Amino acid sequence: MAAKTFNLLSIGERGVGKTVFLAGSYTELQGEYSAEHPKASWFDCQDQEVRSNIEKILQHIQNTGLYPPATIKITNFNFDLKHQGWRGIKTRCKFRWWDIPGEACHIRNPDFQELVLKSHSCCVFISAPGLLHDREYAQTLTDLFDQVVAIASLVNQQRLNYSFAIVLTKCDLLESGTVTQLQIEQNLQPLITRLDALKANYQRFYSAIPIVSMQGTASLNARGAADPLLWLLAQLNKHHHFQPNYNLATGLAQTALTQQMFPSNLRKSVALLAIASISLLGIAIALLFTLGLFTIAPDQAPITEQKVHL
Ligand SMILES: Nc1nc2c(ncn2[C@@H]2O[C@H](COP(=O)(O)OP(=O)(O)OP(=O)(O)O)[C@@H](O)[C@H]2O)c(=O)[nH]1
Ligand SMILES: [Mg+2]
Repeated sequence: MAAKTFNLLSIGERGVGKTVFLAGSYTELQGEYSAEHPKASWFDCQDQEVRSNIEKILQHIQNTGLYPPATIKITNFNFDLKHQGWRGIKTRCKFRWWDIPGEACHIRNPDFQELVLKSHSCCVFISAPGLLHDREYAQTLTDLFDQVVAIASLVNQQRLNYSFAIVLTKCDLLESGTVTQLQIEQNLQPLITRLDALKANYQRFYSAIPIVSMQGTASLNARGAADPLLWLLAQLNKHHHFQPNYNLATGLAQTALTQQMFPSNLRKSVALLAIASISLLGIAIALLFTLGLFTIAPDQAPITEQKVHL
């Protein structure tokens, strides 16, 4: 059976760490499998242009000792997830990752709408230092949370296997310890409570990708950087064996309502309208939460397994 291709969406504002995350994930698993460097899984890149784009980023870090510059336009990265098993090397799946400039990550942007509808799962990027110490940034998160909840609502309605990796970036800039973790948890609650209510499949990841210099050569210290992507792909591989390759748009097109009432070119507009209106509904519910009119008793909240690297 040919390996499936999954589209992974990334959402997060300017400077949150999306490109560093991609470079770190690739670096961690870089290189073909060899006896000297045995790896269980790695990202293989056959496309010449993609390979040159990712290598440009890594070379910039190596030559300057600095993080890569801000992303200017939506850039497509295609990879094969390779796996070394006892029966040899296998391609588990293929995946497409779009590196998106922060200000393009908005549901009002038609290019971003396209990516949302084509996606099979998503990485949500939140700056951990920003979440704890930057009031202005924390306020912009309401908008991000609404978009994520809008997608989760549609996933829930359509019973799609769509997962969310919540990546807390720049954790190396925070003091490690349980108090920090408690504060992160507290500030994430507005998102977590709503995802739990929608029975969303999500996992938190604490990402720390500092630049280190060894014998005059700079590189990303990327231990555990690829965990969110490996987790998302494992979730997709687990469920898509039994299912056709549904993304958000095809899932929505299956509804009796859209099939009976709208011709195919209109279905996409209906899907977008659905995301936009659920986003608005999200804002209304968030307001009710803030006003204390709407609460969930602690014993009703489901407990989600967490992976902690702090
Ligand atoms: N210390 C530390 N800094 C980080 C980390 N990730 C990102 N940064 C910092 O955040 C800056 C922005 O990271 P990028 O990956 O370029 O952010 P982006 O989300 O791709 O931003 P746009 O492309 O502008 O949308 C970097 O230049 C670093 O200064 C990290 O894990 N640790
Ligand atoms: Mg970028």
